[in-house]
Amino acid sequence: MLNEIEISRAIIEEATADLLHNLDVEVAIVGGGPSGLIAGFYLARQGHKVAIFERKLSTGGGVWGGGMLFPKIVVQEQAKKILDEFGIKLKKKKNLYASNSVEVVAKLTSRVIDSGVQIFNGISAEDVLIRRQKVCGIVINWSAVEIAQLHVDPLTIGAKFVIDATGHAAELCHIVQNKVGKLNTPSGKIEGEKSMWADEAERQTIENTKEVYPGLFVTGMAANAVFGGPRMGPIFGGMFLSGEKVARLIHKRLF
Ligand code: 48H
Repeated sequence: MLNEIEISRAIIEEATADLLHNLDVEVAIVGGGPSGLIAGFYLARQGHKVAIFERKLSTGGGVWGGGMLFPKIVVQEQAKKILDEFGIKLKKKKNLYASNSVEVVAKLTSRVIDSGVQIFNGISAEDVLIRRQKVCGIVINWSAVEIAQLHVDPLTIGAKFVIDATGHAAELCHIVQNKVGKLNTPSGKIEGEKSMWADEAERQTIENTKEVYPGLFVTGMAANAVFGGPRMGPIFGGMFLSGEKVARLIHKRLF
């Protein structure tokens, strides 16, 4: 016979155990879009303890919407190897490869979980932890609390490194800029995303993937927002390659 109390106990005990196990991680990734997922995968595959905190109930960020709701994204040759690694089907279109948005999110998420990354969905990062001019954690709350604008104090996750993978909004970088002031950008501030220029944007996304404040790295669309790169529309190679690069940069710092 099924017992509702035991159903509740199983859920609460297991969810609490996951959260307790991840109160202190090596890398906390904020944002479960393509760049955050890829960063998590390559870091976990190197044996690091990684957790992703995603505001929405679903991972995948901007992948679901494809281009103007057509459920397809494209990547360029340089990024093909990453989608191949995840077993994602690609159709060659001149110098591009098209793939199905839903397949991309499903296969990425599945492999990311299997690699050992713990994904916490429905949780938002609303602040960071800073000690001696270094970001060393994030401050989290239920997204439902944030959306309902309830006055509920947050909790904290400790991390050796934090990745801002929050997309166009570059939320963590804005928080650090507002509270600390100086970022590692040419002007010391967030430069702001520029208008669409796919070719240049894809190149710059990778170049702009770096440590923007001690302990805080930026990846994906947030990298271009912070360093003043253009947007690129529904081509995602830069997002995947940026996630791969940030994982490489942090791995070097963890050893
Ligand atoms: C928890 C948060 C918080 C927070 C945001 O937008 P994303 O898909 O980000 P990227 O950089 O991996 O990919 C960008 C791509 O999707 C895109 O927008 C492109 C290519 N645009 C080109 C163009 O021209 O427009 O994912 C970010 C994720 C989302 O799922 C958010 O819900 C989540 O981060 N998020 N999660 N706490 N404070 N802020």
